[in-house]
Amino acid sequence: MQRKFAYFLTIAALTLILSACGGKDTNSGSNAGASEETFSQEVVVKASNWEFDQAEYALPKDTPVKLTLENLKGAHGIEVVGQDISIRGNKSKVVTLPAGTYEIRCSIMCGQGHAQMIAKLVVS
Ligand SMILES: [Cu+2]
Repeated sequence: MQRKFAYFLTIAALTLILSACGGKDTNSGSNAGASEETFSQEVVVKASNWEFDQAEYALPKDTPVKLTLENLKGAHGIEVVGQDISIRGNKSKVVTLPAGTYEIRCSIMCGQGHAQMIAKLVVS
């Protein structure tokens, strides 16, 4: 009985800690998750139907960068081809990439223009 109660307390405490972390995000809330990580700069990719706001995004090499996806219109995701990086919806991820040119594309089947949603990530 007592052990069960202790278990319940642990779960309750964990839940509190986790929700406290989430609540600490002072940004609009659209990019929860990566706010506690360190990064040198933020690169925002804005997606609409059916394009990204830039053809190329420049990132510094070997440096943690907060990559943020903003869906202006529609529901899109981005994935960095050949890398284990995927962001879906209005979220962020801190990424560190070696120098190179990467292709990013929409990772959510979003409609007729989905296949055209391709941009470059130039890391140097
Ligand atoms: Cu798509």
